[in-house]
Amino acid sequence: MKKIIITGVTGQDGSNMVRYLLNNTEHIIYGTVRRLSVTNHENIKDIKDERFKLINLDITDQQSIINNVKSIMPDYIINFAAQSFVGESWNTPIQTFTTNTLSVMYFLESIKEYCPTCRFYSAGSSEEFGDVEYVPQDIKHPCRPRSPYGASKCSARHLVKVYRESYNLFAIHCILFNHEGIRRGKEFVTRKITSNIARIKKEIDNGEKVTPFELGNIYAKRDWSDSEDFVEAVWLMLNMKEPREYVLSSNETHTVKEFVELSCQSAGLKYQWFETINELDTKLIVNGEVIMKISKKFYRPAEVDLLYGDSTETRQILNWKPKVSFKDLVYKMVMNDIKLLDNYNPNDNNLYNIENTL
Ligand code: G4F
Repeated sequence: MKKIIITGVTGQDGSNMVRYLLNNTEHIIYGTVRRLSVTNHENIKDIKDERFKLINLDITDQQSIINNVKSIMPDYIINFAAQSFVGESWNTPIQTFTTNTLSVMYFLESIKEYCPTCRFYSAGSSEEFGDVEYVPQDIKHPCRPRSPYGASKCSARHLVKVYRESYNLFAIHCILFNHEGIRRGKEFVTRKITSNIARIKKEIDNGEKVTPFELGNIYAKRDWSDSEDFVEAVWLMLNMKEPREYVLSSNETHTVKEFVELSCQSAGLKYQWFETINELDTKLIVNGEVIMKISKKFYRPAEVDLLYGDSTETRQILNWKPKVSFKDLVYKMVMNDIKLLDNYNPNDNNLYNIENTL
């Protein structure tokens, strides 16, 4: 039985990784949370297993990492915690670097000093490719970030390489293209779309007034996969003989506009686009009513226009491939958001015991 520290367990990927490991291994999992006066355990509230323990660990505090690494002596550290919202990284560039880059250095230093056989996973991002030079993008594509977030992930990647090569650590950095699912935060475009389409579907079905929602650049292209598929691949790479860099992607690209269209189709809404030469005029119409408008507010200072991954090599090395298609992913998210509206309970409160709370 091994000991695994997973950061970011209240987020999408961390919570999916916990589920995957509880279902497929015998290991003990230490999920890290930051000490907050209000907890947000929505994504893990249904996990009831003695092998899953929550611990206080602040990834921006080196001492907090040292204390936990020394006392647990983990076999694996899977670092999913991040300031993961690209749009926010222009407002909080320093916090983005502290959370996404310095924390990686703290973990690598702690592993080197106290636990050198521990295997470390660093979550990279296709935002590292940024202003892309070619399609589809594979591991050889250069770092050309367009946001403080992208730059923070490039720096983390370089640090992982340096520590791997200098100290012979089993440290891997995997570049993840966009990955979504039912536990995705609503600030990301996919869940923003599916939760609004679900709400609008209910409003229409109930004969209520429809309140439109707003989006930014719907012509941006992304390579979207299911987070639940990716966590399986991450576990496989952590158990390979040698550490290296990887790319995970669906090997397809779609516009945000296509995601909106598939969401409407999944909810059974018949839509029409209103478009002029000015993309800010674009509107989405259902039953003669506007359900979505464009707002400049959601445009970014610098956009990554096209992400389209090539994970052929990773698939061969790991003998892995994703199970969920783009269409099935959208359908699953829309259906989940419709179901959540049916089952909404404002008094739903789930609290965990935290192991190392004083
Ligand atoms: O959903 P997004 O915010 O994701 P983004 O920026 O691609 O980043 C995600 O994927 C990365 C991997 O490539 C991760 F590293 C990162 O942590 C995160 O998970 O935006 C997707 C696209 C962008 O082009 C954005 O400009 O959607 C466009 N968009 C259009 N309207 C919008 C909106 N994005 C958001 N969040 N909200 C909008 O209203």
